[in-house]
Amino acid sequence: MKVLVTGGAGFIGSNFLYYMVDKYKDYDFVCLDALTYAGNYNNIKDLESRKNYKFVKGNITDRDLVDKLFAEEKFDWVVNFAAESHVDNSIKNPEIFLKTNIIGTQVLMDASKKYGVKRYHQVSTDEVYGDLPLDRPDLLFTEETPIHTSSPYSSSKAGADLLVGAYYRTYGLPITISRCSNNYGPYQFPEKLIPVIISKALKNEKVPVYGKGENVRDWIHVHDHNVGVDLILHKGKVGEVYNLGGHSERTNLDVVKTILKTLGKSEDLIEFVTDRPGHDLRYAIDSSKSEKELGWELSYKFEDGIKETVDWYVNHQDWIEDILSGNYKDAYKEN
Ligand code: NAD
Ligand code: TDX
Repeated sequence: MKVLVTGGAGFIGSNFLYYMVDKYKDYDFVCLDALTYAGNYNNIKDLESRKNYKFVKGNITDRDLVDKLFAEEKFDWVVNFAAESHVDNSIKNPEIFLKTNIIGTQVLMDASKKYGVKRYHQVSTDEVYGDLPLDRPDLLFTEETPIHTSSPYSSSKAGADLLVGAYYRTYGLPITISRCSNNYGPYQFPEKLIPVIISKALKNEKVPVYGKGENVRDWIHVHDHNVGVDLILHKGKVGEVYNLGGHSERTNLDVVKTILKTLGKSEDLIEFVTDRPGHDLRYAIDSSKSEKELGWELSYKFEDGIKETVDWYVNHQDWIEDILSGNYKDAYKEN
């Protein structure tokens, strides 16, 4: 079995590779990553010693490169994590989101179709469902919830999902899609809420909370997300969408206070700043389909996972500093 993993130098993809490369020693893994600002070779350099793994630097929108790679490697499975993933960036500069997230997906699916890939898996997000009101805790996103997006990021991910569905229906490409809630864990780029708060608090800098901090996210440890993707690849039904959620809804303010408490820092560090335009109020996922059909279950409770994650960042301050100084950009050349 040969598996292409795109975006493997990023947060979720790198965690996925560590999990899969060691679990399936008889499978071969190729990581394709453009090493954009969010791709950090330091995240995956420890994989170099594994015999069933190799890295290719390249862009998923580069049709010639992708075609050549598929012709050479004859992949059985493709798992597409590669994306522009930060909502705030999409508000400032939407175009790269459309290029990578939509055109990149199309390029990968064209090659998958041409070279007879047995499964194309699209890593999507709960943000394609839009948001839920704060005063209706009974409402959850199911796989049947209509697509209804808010940001250029979520719109680009929804556009990709629709295209993936179209390639299944029109060309019979054997696809699956996963839609997961907010991930946390090691190797998350310090632009997302949790690593921003930890890295700033460690330096006793003010921690920015958008608006009143009332927005709710459903937090899942990255390991549990990746176990879900593994199960979809092995047990999922072609043509289906699977939701993966953390059953851990928290307001942003709760998350920030939990981190500050874990670090032994004062809540005086909290600074309420201008809200994100179009800010989604609440995400909450119904994962019962994945639980029933795949036997997927969560292994992390948020309280334990967040403590372990805070510890990881405290013990890897050199990893954060390398990013903040820009030195991480040399990691690929050096290795
Ligand atoms: P990330 O930004 O940390 O990593 C993205 C990776 O993709 C980087 O290594 C980057 O170099 C690479 N990449 C970007 N553009 C590329 C291109 N054109 N060609 C090749 N490589 C490219 O993102 P993440 O948080 O790990 O998210 C991974 C996937 O999971 C994304 O598709 C995202 O939409 C989805 N997702 C993320 C979350 C979350 O909470 N972070 C939740 C649900 C779904
Ligand atoms: O400094 C901050 N202060 C703050 O209050 C940052 C960076 C964020 N926030 C708020 C905005 C959100 O309500 O925290 C919440 C989480 O923000 P992000 O970490 O930017 O994540 P979010 O916008 O929820 O999107 C994430 O989850 C779904 C990922 O970035 C997406 O890639 C994924 O699809």
